[in-house]
Amino acid sequence: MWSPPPSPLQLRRPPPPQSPPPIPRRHRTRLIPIAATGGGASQDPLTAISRLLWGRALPPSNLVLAVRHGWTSAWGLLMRQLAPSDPTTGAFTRTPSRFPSVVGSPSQRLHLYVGLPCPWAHRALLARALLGLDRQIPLSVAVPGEDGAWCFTPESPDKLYGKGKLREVYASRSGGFEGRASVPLLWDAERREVVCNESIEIAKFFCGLAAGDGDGDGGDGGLDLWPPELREEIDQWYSFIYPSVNNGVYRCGFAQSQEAYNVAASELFSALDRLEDHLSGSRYLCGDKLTLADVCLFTTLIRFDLVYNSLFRCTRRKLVEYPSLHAYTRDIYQMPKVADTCDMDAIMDGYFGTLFPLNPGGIQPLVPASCDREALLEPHGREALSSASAADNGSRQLEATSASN
Ligand SMILES: N[C@@H](CCC(=O)N[C@@H](CS)C(=O)NCC(=O)O)C(=O)O
Repeated sequence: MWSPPPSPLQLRRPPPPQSPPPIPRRHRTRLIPIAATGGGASQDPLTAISRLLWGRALPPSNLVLAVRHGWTSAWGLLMRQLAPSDPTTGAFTRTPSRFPSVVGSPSQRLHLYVGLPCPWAHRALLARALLGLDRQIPLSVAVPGEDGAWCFTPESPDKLYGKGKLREVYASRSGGFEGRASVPLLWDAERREVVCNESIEIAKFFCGLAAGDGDGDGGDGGLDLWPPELREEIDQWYSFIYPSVNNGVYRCGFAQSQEAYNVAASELFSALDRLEDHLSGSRYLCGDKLTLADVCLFTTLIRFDLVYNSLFRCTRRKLVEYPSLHAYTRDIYQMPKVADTCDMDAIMDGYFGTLFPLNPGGIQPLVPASCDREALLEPHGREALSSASAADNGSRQLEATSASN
């Protein structure tokens, strides 16, 4: 049989340690439990008991089956808590936002609450940055607590009220609050009321503010992400990418049956194929101009190889394997202010550390090389897709954004 030549690494490797001498037969029963508990001090009680009961052999198969059943039931219970699903199909069913649209005219004292791992909150954060609303809309960043609820820390405080948990902010509205205390939350500090907690609606509302609607003084980003002439097209793209991609990755990760996962994964990857095809001939989703549709797609794509590919089992392809989609993601990442809204460490911590039922051991994998900052700053070459006048217009828009940076 052919065996490969030893690699330089193998050559340098020290010889394996000598195995300990066999225990004489007459000492075995007495010595094994002592050896198994490592002298008694370093082993947890369950391991110690199991070693006493069946030594180093595998546990009896009935016990394995019982533990497996118990573990799966506990997983199902935790998953239902984390992500409600259709009881008959096991498909993830997202809970609708409690304040899905902006009603009436909010005051000018607005405050935005986000969490950096969250793709939905990232939409609001990115729209705020691109539209130049940073001064007009102050920001507090919540972090995931041990129990998964959004909370504040001395390093990342609630700048408005100094509360400990986001739920307390929600609950301080006059009607109180029951339900999911989610991010993003746009809060009216004057009326002590939720303005909206649905990301796309918050982003649209920001576009209105930046365009000078309402009493505010507009933004200084110079971009119009929601131009009237493209609204229909933006909405069409949105209704395509929301179920298949934005929520699609969650439908894969939170599926509670194989069938539900298969459906979600196949829809996700057919949608990515279609987007790859479209973006190979168009700089952005709606042509030469960056719009809200791109903001919404970007916040999912930037997380794709980092967390969705492994943790949510979106495994058919990595983003880096789609040349146009990957270049498109880099194009947006390299726009002024965008990279500052992408906190890769917070995303890793948030997903791998907080979604306990998906990663009970809490171990974080290595960051894929394609998600390193240097890789995301590689030239994208997509300027060539913009028509000359639009490229000129786009760079003027971006200059305006950088000037306000
Ligand atoms: N449809 C909402 C979804 C927001 C959402 O699900 N946010 C998650 C974080 S990624 C959250 O805060 N979850 C807390 C919870 O549901 O208790 C939006 O687009 O704003």
